[in-house]
Amino acid sequence: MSTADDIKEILDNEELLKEKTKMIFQEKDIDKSNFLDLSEIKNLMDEFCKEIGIKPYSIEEVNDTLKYFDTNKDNRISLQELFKLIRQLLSTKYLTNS
Ligand SMILES: [Ca+2]
Repeated sequence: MSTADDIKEILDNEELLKEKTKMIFQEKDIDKSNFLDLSEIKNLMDEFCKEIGIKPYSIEEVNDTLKYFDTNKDNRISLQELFKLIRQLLSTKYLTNS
């Protein structure tokens, strides 16, 4: 999952994107709470920045991102909320790759 074509395929296919999100969610939910908290989201985004070769986001920026995608305002990210975040990250990655 690194070429622009692979990313485009995932972005165009809701089912694939859901699967991918689920995999990431399970991997990042270190304490198995069924939610991703700020440090888990920071970890996810650090990895993402490294992958596309940009400077990691500050904890404040990650917190803003969390707040933006935290639609039910419980300060943590559910699988449904992560879905939108992953779509956005993959779109960014696609634009950087192509
Ligand atoms: Ca939430």
